Amino acid sequence: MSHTLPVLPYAYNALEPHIDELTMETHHSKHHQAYVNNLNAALAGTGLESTPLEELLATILSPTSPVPADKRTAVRNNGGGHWNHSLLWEIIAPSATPTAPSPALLAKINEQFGTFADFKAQWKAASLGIFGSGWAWLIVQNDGSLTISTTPNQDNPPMQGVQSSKPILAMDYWEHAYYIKHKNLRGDYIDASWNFINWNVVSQRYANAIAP
Ligand code: MN3
Repeated sequence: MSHTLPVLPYAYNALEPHIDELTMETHHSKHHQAYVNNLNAALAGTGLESTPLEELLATILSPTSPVPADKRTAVRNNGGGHWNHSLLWEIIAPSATPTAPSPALLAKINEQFGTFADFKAQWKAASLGIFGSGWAWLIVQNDGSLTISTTPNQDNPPMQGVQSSKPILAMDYWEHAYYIKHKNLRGDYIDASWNFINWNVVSQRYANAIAP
């Protein structure tokens, strides 16, 4: 079965005023759809059409990847794009329903970063440090600790050997994610992003990631 675009659980205007409707519609129905289409095109005829995407991404940077060598760049970019955006849509929420980290996640954030405000400052610094297009991640390490990391383009933690369940928060810093509203001001978009993160989902991902 080929890969498909996930249906959003909210309307394109639900993230207003922090993400505008046109950005959401273009991002989901054009950009994400293109990643899905290009991924399916790259996998067509390889016998890997039904292989779980996480499996393909986990080895896509390795010479042992089952993906034919001439298809690997396309699968890296478009498979990464499909995986990253599928997570992004899950961990954002309508601005009208603000959420907060669970007590367990907040305690871990405070333990590691100082305060929630310190965490947000470190996230912002890391995100501003991405040169060009890329993503920021909050990852649960195998020892249960939290780390902030970034990747260029559509690369992601699963490509770097991180289990796909371990990234619990992701944010897209390609200009297509914010340029219509925020223009070149990535910092403004980062500040606005705290209004639409679905901490219920992030907290559940944290609980799952540390579960024995
Ligand atoms: Mn994007």
